[in-house]
Amino acid sequence: PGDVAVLLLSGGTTGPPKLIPRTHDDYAYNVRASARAAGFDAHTVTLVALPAAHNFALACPGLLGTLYTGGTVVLSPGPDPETAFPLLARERVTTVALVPPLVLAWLDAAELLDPDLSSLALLQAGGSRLKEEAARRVRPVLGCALQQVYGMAEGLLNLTRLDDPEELVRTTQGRPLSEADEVRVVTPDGTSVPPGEAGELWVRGPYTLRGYYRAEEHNRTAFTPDGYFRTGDLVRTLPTGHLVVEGRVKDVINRGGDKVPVEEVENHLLAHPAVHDVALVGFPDAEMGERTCAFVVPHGPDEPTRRDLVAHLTRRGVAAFKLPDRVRTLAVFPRTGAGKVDRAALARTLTTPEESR
Ligand code: OOB
Repeated sequence: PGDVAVLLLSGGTTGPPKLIPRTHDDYAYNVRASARAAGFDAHTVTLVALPAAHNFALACPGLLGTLYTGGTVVLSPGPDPETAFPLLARERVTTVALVPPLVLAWLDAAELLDPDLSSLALLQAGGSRLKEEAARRVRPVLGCALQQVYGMAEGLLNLTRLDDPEELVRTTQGRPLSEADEVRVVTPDGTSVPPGEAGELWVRGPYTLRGYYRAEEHNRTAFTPDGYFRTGDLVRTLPTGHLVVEGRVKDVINRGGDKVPVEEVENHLLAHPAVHDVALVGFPDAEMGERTCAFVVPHGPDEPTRRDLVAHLTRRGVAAFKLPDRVRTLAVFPRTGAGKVDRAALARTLTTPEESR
């Protein structure tokens, strides 16, 4: 039971991926306990719309959790609404796991197409932070319950519970799966922050890895001497034990010594009516070390200019050093295999010769 059952890939959007050894006992626990938290049983019909080898779609509870409880798995050839909606109606699907950009796409398409989603009982959303506005639309538009899932291939899984108050389901990323999960929220020097304040999440627990596969050197910094995994996620905890993910600890662009908080600027930009999605990315600069580029997916045909966005940010009181040095519009973002915005690929487009003029 303690042998390696599966090697997962770390989900980092920067740096090369690393292998995560998950053992039979830890992974079986992960599957069993998350199937319970998602209310899976023999009547469950799961649409696997995300890549099936990703931890979320595979085991949280996903494909393995459905088979474990005796339910039915339907593999979708793709996650887009045009593919998934007919399949969902035909197979009477009861549950699906999606990343937030797909939740948005499903919500928009459902309003437009009015598909038959009457069998759908539960939508799990995870992989990146789901905006509260999107969370609020799930029940009225898709007619199903929402479960937020904050997980990582390294182990720790947090879920909102099916009987949690709506407010917690909309605004938090859930609480740990196991009573035995030890979570600490700490400052950079490792002291615990006061309850409710944001800090880096460290975790140790029954299904969280103790070391990446054949990566001794990386493991020396990825873990504390007493075995906590440094997630790199910035979180705060509520008195209920629920976590709110505020961003990444290292999601800061160092612009000539000024630290530009990526999520904060992105959230301000998202509030602009012409902005559908945004990613703020750093690029190398001889003078400043790094400068910032806001990649924008516009809402409609009107592309917001840098001037528009800077005026918008300034009106909101955003400091001058946080204003994007460049703005580029794209029809869609490049994504990693797991469906996250591929920030490294965006950054690469800024360092090609024609761009660095
Ligand atoms: C899932 O796993 P990975 O390994 O691809 O990525 C993990 C990272 C987390 O450390 C966190 O930074 C981010 O993705 N993340 C979330 C989130 N879920 C994951 N950030 C905010 N809100 C969430 N709900 O992404 C993953 C694994 C199992 C289940 C669900 C997601």
